Amino acid sequence: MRQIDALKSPRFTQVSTFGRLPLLQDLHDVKAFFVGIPFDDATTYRPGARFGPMGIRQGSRLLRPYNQFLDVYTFDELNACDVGDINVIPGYLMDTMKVIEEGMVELIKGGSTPFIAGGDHSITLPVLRAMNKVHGKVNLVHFDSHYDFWDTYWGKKYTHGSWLRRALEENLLGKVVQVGIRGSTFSKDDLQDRDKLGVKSFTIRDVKRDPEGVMKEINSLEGKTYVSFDIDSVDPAFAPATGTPEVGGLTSFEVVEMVRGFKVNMVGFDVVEVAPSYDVSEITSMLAANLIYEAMSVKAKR
Ligand SMILES: [Mn+2]
Repeated sequence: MRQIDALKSPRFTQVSTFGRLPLLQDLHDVKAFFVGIPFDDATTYRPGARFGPMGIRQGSRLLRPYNQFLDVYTFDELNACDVGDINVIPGYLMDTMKVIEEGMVELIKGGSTPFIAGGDHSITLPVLRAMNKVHGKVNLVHFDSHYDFWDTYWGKKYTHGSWLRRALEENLLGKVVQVGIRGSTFSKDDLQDRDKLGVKSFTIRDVKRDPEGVMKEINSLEGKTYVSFDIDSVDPAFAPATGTPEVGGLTSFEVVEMVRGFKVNMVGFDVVEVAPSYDVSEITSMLAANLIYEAMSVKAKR
């Protein structure tokens, strides 16, 4: 009898959703929602980010309703839910990009704000296409250790390291601010490309020396702004579970504080490149879940 009662309990079905939120697909009256995009066929080194949504949901189970630093009951204020995952097609990048774009347009056209768990960083391009269809041009705040505007990898245009160049070529974006850039690059030309593309990049040195200056630049963005957070912007000591780690990065405290300090008009937020099979005691998944929670809290305050 006890087992039957457990199966009837709504709590039983909610344990695997983000923040134990209800699993809903009707977004009427929902101000913000969590969605997974479990696709990683565009990675260039370690695979595994397709399990990011699963890991981040697992890492979110200790999130509590009240955010004491932002003074908000985040989930209640947003009437938030988890809508499940987008049905990507493993092995078929171009088809999957269409599925993501169409799925995201459906989800956001009523005005709800998406909080997205990737997936590798290639998922951000179709998300930005959807953003552009619904909102017009959006600014981009891009946390990453990599520029992600390379033209091609192995002669191919669509990878997790080239999505930003494609988004700029497709004229989807307003201003772009990058935060946390470091590591070796392929060539000195990359730096010239950065200037040609008109991207404002803060390297890890810039952030460590003047974090307030970086926040000022982010918060000066006017109009609708999308935030894409590659977990590899964080130091591998705090976030080891990722596909292309770079040493000498941001701490978990620094990134949580930066997200808490956002004043931008945020129309979407993603955390990508979490690959849970390389994790240690769930530290990366828990950080990713907390970053989404903090970003949701900022949204809830507006
Ligand atoms: Mn990266």
